Amino acid sequence: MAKVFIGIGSNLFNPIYQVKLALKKLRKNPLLEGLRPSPLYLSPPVGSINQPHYCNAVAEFSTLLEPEALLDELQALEYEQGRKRLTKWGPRTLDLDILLYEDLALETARLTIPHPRMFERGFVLIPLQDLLPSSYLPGGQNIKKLLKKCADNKCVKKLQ
Ligand code: PH2
Ligand code: MG
Ligand code: MG
Repeated sequence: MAKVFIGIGSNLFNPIYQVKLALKKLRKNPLLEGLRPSPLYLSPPVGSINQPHYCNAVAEFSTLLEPEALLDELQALEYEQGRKRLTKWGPRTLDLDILLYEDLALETARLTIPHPRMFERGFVLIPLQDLLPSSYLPGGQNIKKLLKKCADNKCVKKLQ
């Protein structure tokens, strides 16, 4: 079994509802075991596009799926919740990003692991820290140290 962390984001069509629905479906998926979600956060959009605030969370689970098969599973869930791929960085009903897959480093046409921008995003690192109180990522980096360098580390508000 591989231990995986994914990032969850939504900023369209009732973002809190979308994130909670995604967590419910992930929990029910027989291919994913032992789902452990972080609290939900409200975060201002990162990037240059003017768009609504996001609801963000992180979840951990174990799976026998290989990374690309897991990506297929997550993308199917994105589409189920009405995701349309219009603009890169643009608003979305559901974004499910593989952040970490054990301590694997992978780069294919479809997938880069660890997620290339996760180390500089407060909306990823803050919920990740809730799940990893030791503050150490599987690859050895310290979340607290990474957060100090993060531009958006203070603008994230816990929702529950
Ligand atoms: N996702 C993006 C772009 N900007 N900003 C926040 N706060 N949260 C996100 O999940 C997010 C973003 C593209 O994936
Ligand atoms: Mg994505
Ligand atoms: Mg994303």
